[in-house]
Amino acid sequence: PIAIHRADYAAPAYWIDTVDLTFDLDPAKTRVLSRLRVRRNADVPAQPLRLDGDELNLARVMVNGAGTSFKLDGGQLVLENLPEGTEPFELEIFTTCAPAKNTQLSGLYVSQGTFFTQCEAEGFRRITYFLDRPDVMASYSVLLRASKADYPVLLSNGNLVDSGELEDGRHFAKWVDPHKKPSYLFALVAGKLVAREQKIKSRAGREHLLQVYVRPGDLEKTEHAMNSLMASIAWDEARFGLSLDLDRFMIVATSDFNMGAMENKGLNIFNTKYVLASQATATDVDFANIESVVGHEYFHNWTGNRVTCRDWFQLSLKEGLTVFRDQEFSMDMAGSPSARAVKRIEDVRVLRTVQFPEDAGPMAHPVRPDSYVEINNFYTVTIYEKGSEVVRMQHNLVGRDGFAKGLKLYFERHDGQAVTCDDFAQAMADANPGSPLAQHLEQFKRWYSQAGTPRVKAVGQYDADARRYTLTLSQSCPATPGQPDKLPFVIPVTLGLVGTDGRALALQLDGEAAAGAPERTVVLTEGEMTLTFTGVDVPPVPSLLRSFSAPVVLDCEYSDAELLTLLAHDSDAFNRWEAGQRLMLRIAINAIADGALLAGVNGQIGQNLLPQPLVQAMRDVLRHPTLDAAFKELVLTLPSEGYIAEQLDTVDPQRVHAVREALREQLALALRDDWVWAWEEHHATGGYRPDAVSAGRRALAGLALGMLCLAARSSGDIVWPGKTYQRFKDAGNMTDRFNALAALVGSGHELAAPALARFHALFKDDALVLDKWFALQAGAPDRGGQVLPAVRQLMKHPDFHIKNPNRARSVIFSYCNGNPGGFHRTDAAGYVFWADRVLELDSLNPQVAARLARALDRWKKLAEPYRTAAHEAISRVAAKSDLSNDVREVVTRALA
Ligand code: B3K
Ligand code: ZN
Repeated sequence: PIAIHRADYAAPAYWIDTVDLTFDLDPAKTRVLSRLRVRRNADVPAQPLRLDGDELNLARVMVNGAGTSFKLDGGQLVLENLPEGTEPFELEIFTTCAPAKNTQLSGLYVSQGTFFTQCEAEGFRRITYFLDRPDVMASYSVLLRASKADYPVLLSNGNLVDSGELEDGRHFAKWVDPHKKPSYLFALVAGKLVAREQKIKSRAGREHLLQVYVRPGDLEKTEHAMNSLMASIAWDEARFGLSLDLDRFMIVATSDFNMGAMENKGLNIFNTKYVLASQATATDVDFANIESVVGHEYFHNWTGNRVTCRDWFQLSLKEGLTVFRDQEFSMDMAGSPSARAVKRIEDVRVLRTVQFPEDAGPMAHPVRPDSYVEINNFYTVTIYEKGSEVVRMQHNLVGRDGFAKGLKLYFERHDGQAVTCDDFAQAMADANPGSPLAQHLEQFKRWYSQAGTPRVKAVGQYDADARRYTLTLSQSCPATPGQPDKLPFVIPVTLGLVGTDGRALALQLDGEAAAGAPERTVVLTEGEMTLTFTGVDVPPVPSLLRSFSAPVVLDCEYSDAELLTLLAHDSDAFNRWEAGQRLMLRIAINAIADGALLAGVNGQIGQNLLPQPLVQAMRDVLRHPTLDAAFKELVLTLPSEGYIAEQLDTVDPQRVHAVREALREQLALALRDDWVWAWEEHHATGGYRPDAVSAGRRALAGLALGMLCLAARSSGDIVWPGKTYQRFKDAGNMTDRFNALAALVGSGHELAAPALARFHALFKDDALVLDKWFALQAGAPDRGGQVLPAVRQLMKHPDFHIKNPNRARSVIFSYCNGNPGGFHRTDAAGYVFWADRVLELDSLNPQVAARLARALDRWKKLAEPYRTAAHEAISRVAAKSDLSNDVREVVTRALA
């Protein structure tokens, strides 16, 4: 496989102005006639036209109505004898493809009898020969023809301009997209679908038709998606003045989809997981995810579609920005400042548990990568979530209004263009002259070019006599593959000082006339900077990186007492949560390092690990009269095994698992009465609404139930498992029902088995609920190695289908990625299973296989015997000669 380099970018040798596609849809053999208006790009030297193609059967090529000579070269269709000059010519290409055989789910494929497309990043070339690159933008018209009985609904991008009957029970529909677009935004859908419809009038007075298409029977589960779409449209108008530019906006759901959803112009295609919801079948998390993904895809209509990427190295231009927008949307929808903070904590938790490891591992890459082998491998948490943080820092450096101005300028300059990350940052800076972003723009852009997670070290010193506090901040960044040395970043550090008595101190820097607000943002641009605060009457505790103002690791040697102060008093909710996490992390890390602790044959930890002051602090949060339930649930949840492992140089996953399980059980027992209180106070019966406040209450009640079942496990109590089973049976919504089920499974109680059986019987016809059923079992805490045999058994279940990505993820990924204690076995059987599944999936669906291949990214950190066993498993995958480029790239990097 050949690497593609950003530095090699060249403008296309030809432009394609219009695309006329005619499809005769047939699952076994679909015929595609493509009529293109093509012209030479006068700015580049004359050369043959090379059109991308993949797994196509070519029947005919014509130029200006006459046959022409052509070559096929490594999948590309090469045309050399084209008309001279720069006048447009008509190119007609007739091909066929086999959608029913397309298990990769890229290009045109069939899912449950319905045709769908997925073209990003390079799927359009699996439909027809084309200049399949995002900087070639064309006007599309699409004629669809198919059997009317089998495919009554025929959809494509834009507006329906004609439809009617044909001979032999066939019918047609013609769609014209009024906007130019790159090929990756093309879409078609054909099948038996029904739609929820909504007419809306925008602020600007324009009328739009909104439709959510699903399979018959799922219609009543589309209300939340439709509401989310309407909210997204209103939000983008209100916050950024961006209106919907189409008469019709469609969302279509499919159960076979490689990822979450796709922002095709006017015809978004979604994984059912992010569309279908009812209180009986979807959890609060599902409801929130639907809102956020519907928002995300809708927001792409401007950030991605109106202004798109020049090349795929610029992917974060649209993805980082659009994630930032969907995060802000969710925060604005959640409402209160504390609900915003909860969302921020959740987002940062994802960043730190998934992106930080990526940035420290073999797949580390800059937000704007320099090279790739398979672009699909670069739809990563770095491009998306770190990319969003890079946009968020710009937002914070120019302010909320400044950011809106910057976005406005970006669209004024680049609407209808395919541009780069530089263009975005430039518009932000130009709209905000004098801002720290404008002052440090070139240096700021290192966030786009340097991989790795920077570390900020903070050292404070208090001088009581002088009433001065000096804080020294320094930065560094570890080497990453291909980038041994890093230059300093521009790091905004939002900070405050909290008195040991809990007061927020007014901030006055040396040389300033008067004390100012208790919070400010300083910008670290050098390797090191020192701040001197004056008029500090009490020893302060620094509260740094508030709201996680930059995607960095903060090293600060807090004492336990200082962290307890922040946990009890910090006015910044994020740092309050963070202080609790640091305290628990510290205990976990010390216990992991303490060899003497490992007692008993099962590696059980007998000794009490939780100091009384921490137990009391946790109790104080749990019982706090004014804090939100959602926030309490976050504080009382231990850092994950993956996050703990990342803090260690060498990882023994079984030890991490044993210590975390011991901590969880001890927290369950130490706060037993408080968990009872939390359950009694927060569980509810009756009406269900998926809003942030009631969802937070359900989350806390669910955590309490889990803890009470865990406590029951060691105390022999049968009351709480019994109550939990009752709750499982009686629950009026999926959140409560699933939390009860998870509490039984998570505590390993014998009632788990009948509950699981009952759950399956209740929901056997609902694929998304069955996914939860599979995932819960594959992700269950391992007690004596029972999970892997259970996973093997699940794969033999009649409802298991490896070709369906959601189902494969629910079993295989939940085990390999989501269950470190079950996966990292001393007998290497987990890794053997992993290698077998990567190979099995690779022959069906390389994109999904390559995601699974990432499960052993961090193998070099593992202790023995895991490390050697993991290396063997990866090497076995790499030894296969006919691997996809996708998996080949991942394992090659892992072994490098
Ligand atoms: N842009 C798509 C992702 C496409 C992934 C291709 N492998 C969804 C999104 O980010 O909105
Ligand atoms: Zn996106």
